[in-house]
Amino acid sequence: MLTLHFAPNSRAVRSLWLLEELGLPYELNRMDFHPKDLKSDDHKARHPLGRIPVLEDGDVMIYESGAIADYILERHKNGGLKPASDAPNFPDYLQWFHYCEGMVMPPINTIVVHTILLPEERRDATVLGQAQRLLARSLQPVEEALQGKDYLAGEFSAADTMLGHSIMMAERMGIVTQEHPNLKAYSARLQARPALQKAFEFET
Ligand SMILES: N[C@@H](CCC(=O)N[C@@H](CS)C(=O)NCC(=O)O)C(=O)O
Repeated sequence: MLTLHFAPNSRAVRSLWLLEELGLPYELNRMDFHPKDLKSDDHKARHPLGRIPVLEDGDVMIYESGAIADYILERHKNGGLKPASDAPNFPDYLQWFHYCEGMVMPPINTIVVHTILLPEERRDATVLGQAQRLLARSLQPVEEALQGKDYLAGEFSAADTMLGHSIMMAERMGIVTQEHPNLKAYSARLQARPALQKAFEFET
């Protein structure tokens, strides 16, 4: 049985969403998004930095949301959510899957640090502004790529559970606006998916 170590309002929802899309059975270890759980000895034995998501599969323990997605798709079920390497949409799939943690999440992390995590006196408006502008620039190619397409690789894929989640985060941060009609429509399309709605039930 797969066990997903999870906390609400985090990237861990990506893994939960993927498991729901694939209809795979799983157990959820739902922790609080709080050092008492994430930095506990139990959880640090799973992830040395005390982060989530972590997936446990028998004697396998694996972290990094992208690695977890690939592990599930390769070892458990593909479900049509990862194109074959010779499929025409494979390069798009691969690029947008990795664009998430590679390009979009770094400025999102900085925004979270300078709006939520740091005490107010240590937040830096210049750093925050730079990150907001970088995020807006990073989203522009995604806005363009979605022109005439419902999903990043054409059909819904695991790339959407990765980058799509970041797009929804950026929307909540006010960076995705009416100037991004394709991203807005894409976000609404993702949120209409029953598997994501099911995953969001564990967020509250
Ligand atoms: N690149 C990692 C990032 C993991 C990560 O930083 N997760 C955050 C939640 S979104 C976390 O566990 N934060 C808790 C902490 O920093 O203490 C991934 O994609 O899984």
